[in-house]
Amino acid sequence: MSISESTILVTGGAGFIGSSFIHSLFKNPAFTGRIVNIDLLTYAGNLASLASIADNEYYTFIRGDIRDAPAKLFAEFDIRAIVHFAAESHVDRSIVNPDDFITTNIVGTYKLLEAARTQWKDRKDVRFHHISTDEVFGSLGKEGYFTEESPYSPRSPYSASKASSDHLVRAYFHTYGLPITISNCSNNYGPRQFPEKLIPLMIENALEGKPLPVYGDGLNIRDWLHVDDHSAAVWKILTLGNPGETYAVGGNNEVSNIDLVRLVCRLLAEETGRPEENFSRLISFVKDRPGHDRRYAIDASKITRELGWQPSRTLTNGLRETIRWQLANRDWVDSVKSGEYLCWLNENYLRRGEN
Ligand code: NAD
Ligand code: TDX
Repeated sequence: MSISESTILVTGGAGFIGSSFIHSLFKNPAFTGRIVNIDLLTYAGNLASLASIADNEYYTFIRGDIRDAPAKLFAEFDIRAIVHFAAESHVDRSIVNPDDFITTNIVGTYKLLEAARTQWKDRKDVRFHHISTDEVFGSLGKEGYFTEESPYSPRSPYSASKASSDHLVRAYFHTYGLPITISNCSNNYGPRQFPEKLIPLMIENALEGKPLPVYGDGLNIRDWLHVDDHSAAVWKILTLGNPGETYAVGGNNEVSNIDLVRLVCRLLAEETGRPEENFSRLISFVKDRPGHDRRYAIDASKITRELGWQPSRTLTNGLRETIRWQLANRDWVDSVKSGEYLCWLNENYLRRGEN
């Protein structure tokens, strides 16, 4: 039986990328297996993101913490593959309080690896795919790209915790022969992203007439990838990638933060029929993020050459689609814009405002 016909354990499937991946599998005619989704439902996990598949007979949700030995899941389900998304994912939160980043991203990954090693023993027809980030490679200057060969140089508690988990995953391949793969991906955007990340935050603030906080000089560069393109890359790696391999995944969409925020303002004006100036006048330069990496950019030629993957969307089209989704799905947005989110945002914004 191939992985596409078997049970896949998705960790963190109620988060932004994990939920998109689950939706993509149920839309993929090549996938005829089952999905078990384990998610703690932290502030970033939202079952509303999975409402349309909640009753699917091939889908099971388990509220659980990857830090609590997940081995019992293997006894209950015949798990053939793990796609490990669960993590604390927001750099600014890691600067304010790194604790959960260390325990979930490092210890949680270790617990999952141990469960896989002890339950799968020496099986080779299984796969542990670890979702990682380009941030583990640190910051680029004006030139060059990250590749699978780039040296590790993490500079925030978040990226250090992800780097640590990457090393553990690779160690389980070399030491125990666990069939792992790793992807290091650039910044994702798209529907159902928690509005603390740059793009959904700017859309929300602009719609509410609140300041659009651009850190530092706004010239930091990110390489944006639509989340559906990321899901397609993960599927290629899971089904065609070789054990022990790492794949760099990027959108070929480099843009500075200030240009991106201006583009959001322009597209919002087009989509709402309001003057662009209504939004762009809200742009406000605030105190920089400590240790703010200057530039990320990915050379994704390995996954293109070996597995035939490439990103399908331009940033402008993907962004327009994302804005339309955010305008059309106010229930989802309102449900996450409550409680802890507002406390975090107010505290964070006040802190950044103090120059
Ligand atoms: P997210 O914050 O939206 O979702 C994370 C999910 O993990 C949430 O549903 C949360 O409830 C769950 N979770 C957290 N701690 C848990 C625990 N201890 N046990 C079980 N579940 C737990 O994150 P995301 O943006 O969807 O990122 C998913 C993965 O992709 C992460 O590993 C992240 O490092 C990686 N990544 C993200 C991006 C990006 O741009 N967002 C880019 C590259 C890589
Ligand atoms: O209010 C803001 N103002 C601002 O200028 C926020 C939230 C961000 N920024 C800047 C910081 C970054 O240069 O925008 C850029 C993007 O910021 P984030 O959305 O916080 O993403 P980033 O820090 O680049 O990390 C993201 O991509 C890599 C994800 O959060 C990580 O999980 C992923 O690994």
